Amino acid sequence: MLKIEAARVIVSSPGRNFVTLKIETKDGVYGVGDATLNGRELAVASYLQDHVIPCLIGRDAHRIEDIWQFLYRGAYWRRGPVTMSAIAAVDMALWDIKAKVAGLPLYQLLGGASRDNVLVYCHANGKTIEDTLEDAVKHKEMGYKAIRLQAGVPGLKSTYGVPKGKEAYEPADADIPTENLWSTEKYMRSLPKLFEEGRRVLGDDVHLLHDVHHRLTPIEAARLGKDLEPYRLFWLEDTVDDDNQENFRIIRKHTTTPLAIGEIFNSIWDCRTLIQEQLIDYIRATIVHAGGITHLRQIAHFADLFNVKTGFHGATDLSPITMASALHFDMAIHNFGIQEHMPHSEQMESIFKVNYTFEDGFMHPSETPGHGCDIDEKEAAKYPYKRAYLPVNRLEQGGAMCNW
Ligand code: GCO
Ligand code: MG
Repeated sequence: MLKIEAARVIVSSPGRNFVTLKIETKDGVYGVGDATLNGRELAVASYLQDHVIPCLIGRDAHRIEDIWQFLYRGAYWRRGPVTMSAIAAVDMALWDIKAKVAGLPLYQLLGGASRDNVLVYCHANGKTIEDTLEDAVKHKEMGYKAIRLQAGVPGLKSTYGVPKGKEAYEPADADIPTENLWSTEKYMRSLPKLFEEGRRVLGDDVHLLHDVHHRLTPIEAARLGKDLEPYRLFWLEDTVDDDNQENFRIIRKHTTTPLAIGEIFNSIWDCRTLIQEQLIDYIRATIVHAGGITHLRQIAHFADLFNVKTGFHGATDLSPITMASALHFDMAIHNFGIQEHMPHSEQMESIFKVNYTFEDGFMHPSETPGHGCDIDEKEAAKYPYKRAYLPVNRLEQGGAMCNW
């Protein structure tokens, strides 16, 4: 028995908010887990602090599955991003502890390496097609083999996913959400040009990806998938919203462009139909938002039966602890597809000590025992929580709210 003696939540904002759970055992071994839910951080912090931690003290840290079931079934109120991120944080921390006790890098406990390293994709963004492709060329020169292209839409002032200033990405930068205006017609007209130019400038040997951020209807998504077919995308992400899995039947009927979805899923029940009916090609549910390693294993193994591969979310609002854990998972599972990689800032990495590496388009998890990411609590305390939101989206014509 490896008794859990203490646990605490650490909220820190080195450029953006992160929620971290640290679990300590009687033997002095500790583990850390990520509990960050962008824009709703304190809800998960309270869920852990007020409702989970009191129930963890005294339990056996080795009983990962049992603790998962205790938190999932025992709460009566199941699923949802807050619950599942809290469970994920506990789960990540416990796997970290188990691997440290075993003296092995986490992927060894998950079955060992199925591959030599982990293919990652990066982001290339810009206000215009030229800016985006300039950024993409830079990333290609850095060794990236897969690049996500996002560009501003001509005629729209600002769009989520397109940087406002010089920074690499649009951050959660407002204490009350700002608003963008959206036009599907303008977007649908401009996007194929980005990929036509992209293929011309970048060549055929680089994987190209794109994220639609749930902004279309199924029939619009079908049209877009068809229009992009000549450019052979690696995937088209989040075309429509996830509330109705059957939406994908319509899209699938019309296009062979590979489809990815799942970064906002938190349970296997959010993607069961999508996977079982082979309506998607990549599942993006992540360790931090979908119940941790324990539940993600269930999703990945289920997906494998239906030729669906993984492509985990890896934006910078997921802390380096999630990135570290994801890389171990990616190494071990058979049906790995690709991993998103947005490098964290130096400031962030002064708090979260990472040991993973990037070389020539591929990443490798830490070889130290555990998942290999630790938090410097003293440094973390220097950056107090700051309320921050991503922008919202309204239709240019009429002003109704729409997906961002
Ligand atoms: C991605 C995502 C991000 C999310 C962000 C939300 O594919 O990386 O869509 O851009 O919007 O992580 O918190
Ligand atoms: Mg996305």
